[in-house]
Amino acid sequence: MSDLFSDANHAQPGVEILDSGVVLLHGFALQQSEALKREINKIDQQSPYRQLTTPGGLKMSVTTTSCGDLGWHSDEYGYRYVRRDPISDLPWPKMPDSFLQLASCAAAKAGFDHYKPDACLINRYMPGNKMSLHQDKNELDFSAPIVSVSLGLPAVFMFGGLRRSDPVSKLLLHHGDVLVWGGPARLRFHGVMSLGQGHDPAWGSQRINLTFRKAG
Ligand code: MD3
Ligand code: FE
Repeated sequence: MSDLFSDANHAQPGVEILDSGVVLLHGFALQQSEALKREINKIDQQSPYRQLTTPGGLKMSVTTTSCGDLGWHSDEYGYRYVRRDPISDLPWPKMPDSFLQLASCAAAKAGFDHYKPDACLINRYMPGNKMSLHQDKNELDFSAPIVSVSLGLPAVFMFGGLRRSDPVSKLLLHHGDVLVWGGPARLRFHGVMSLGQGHDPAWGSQRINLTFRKAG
């Protein structure tokens, strides 16, 4: 980590340090959003969004797909990263260079150099879809940050502490915002409130979130 974190909260315009290890890059992905959309549509054609089942037998409301060497899967046997899309039994779509570039550039701006994620989860929220409070702890490397890119409709993001019972803060994420979670924030509980109704001229009635991780 660089000394960005020990600095005041306005080190660079558009860079907001929300907490130790939590950096919000306002509108960081805005200029690339049309290019991202084309890549996301290609990935969806190869490995379509699907509703995953939790080990407890509940269906997630959000639909998910992945790209990169590892993709996210859950079923009655548990949560895990897998090398092949269980629907097609083919490798996940390759991580587009533009995704890698965006993630590593965002991580560097937040003080994490040489970030090379091997997994990108793509979550699709329709109005009413949500993600309950959880930790991301199936990755092998907690020293690498998680980079998350918000596209389409705005959503209220929840972030708690290291224990489920810790108080939760809320944050409104807009189209193009990029959040970097690393170091002491990497294992914080987090979730997304039920998506409100709305319509974005370019994205329609949905929110798409790219989450980059170093999983393997
Ligand atoms: C904070 N996705 O896929 S991304 C997930 O918007 C997930 O779709 C949410 O949580 C979404 O697991 C939130 C932001 C995020 C991701 C991982 C984190 C925040 C995090 C890990 C630790 C702390
Ligand atoms: Fe998560």
